[in-house]
Amino acid sequence: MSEIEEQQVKKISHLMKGSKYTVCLTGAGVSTASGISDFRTPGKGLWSKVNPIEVTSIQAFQENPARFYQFYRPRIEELQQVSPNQSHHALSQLERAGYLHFLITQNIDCLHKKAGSQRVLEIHGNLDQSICFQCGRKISSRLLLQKIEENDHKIPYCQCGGVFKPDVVLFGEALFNLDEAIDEASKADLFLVAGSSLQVSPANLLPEYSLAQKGNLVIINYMETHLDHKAAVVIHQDVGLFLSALCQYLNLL
Ligand code: CNA
Repeated sequence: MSEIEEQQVKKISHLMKGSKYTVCLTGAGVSTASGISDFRTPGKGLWSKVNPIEVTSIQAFQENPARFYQFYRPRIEELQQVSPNQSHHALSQLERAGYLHFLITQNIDCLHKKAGSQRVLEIHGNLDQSICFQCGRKISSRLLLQKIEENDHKIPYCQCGGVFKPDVVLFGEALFNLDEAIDEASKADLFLVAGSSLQVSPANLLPEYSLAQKGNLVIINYMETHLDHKAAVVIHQDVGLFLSALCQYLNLL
């Protein structure tokens, strides 16, 4: 660890020790080390390959479910194979040790729960289950994949005639549990952002609720964000390495 990193680790551990309620908001950047592409890393992010509104909006799902599943099917298949990485493990350790009180994630990959985090709010839902758009019946992603495979047009139909939709928030849909996320963010005297570009609204407004209560903001993300200038500490480094170094410093690993 360089001297600068060590100073930053010390500063954050000091903030954590002094905080009564620490909340972390995570984004796709905590899962890239598990092999899941993020959206906005130039050249590598999923959005450099497709137009999000064309493929993953609620309108796209309703108008052309076959095309929608051409994009989503490989993502659902991929998620059956992936495992949590050091970011997920570090955040789960921080929770167990009492340093982290609540985790809000924009990710739909379930990796925080797989790593053992308990107090997790998935504001964009998760890809573990799907719901019939017509009758509301829920099925596992494993069964969804089977239904896609079995259908000639690769569309997963429900027995009621409706189409199953992954239980995630698509462009054009409201977030899940936004009120609870705002309540949690408002309680936080320390708010950590880990691996998010903070470009997706309204999730990117959550740090502001903590700031409004004079909370301290820490941002760990490769790319700059629109809130960097309001943060007590900004770290443009690998989030997994940094969080692991933090856990080591706190004697958790
Ligand atoms: P984003 O806009 O793609 O931003 C991710 C950020 O993470 C970028 O700014 C990167 O610079 C940064 N980053 C990537 N790898 C690392 C790393 N190892 N260390 C530090 N920083 C890193 O994604 P957001 O989460 O901010 O945007 C919200 C979208 C992305 C939500 O709708 C998610 O549902 C969606 N998404 C989720 C997943 C997932 O579930 N794993 C994957 C891709 C997209």
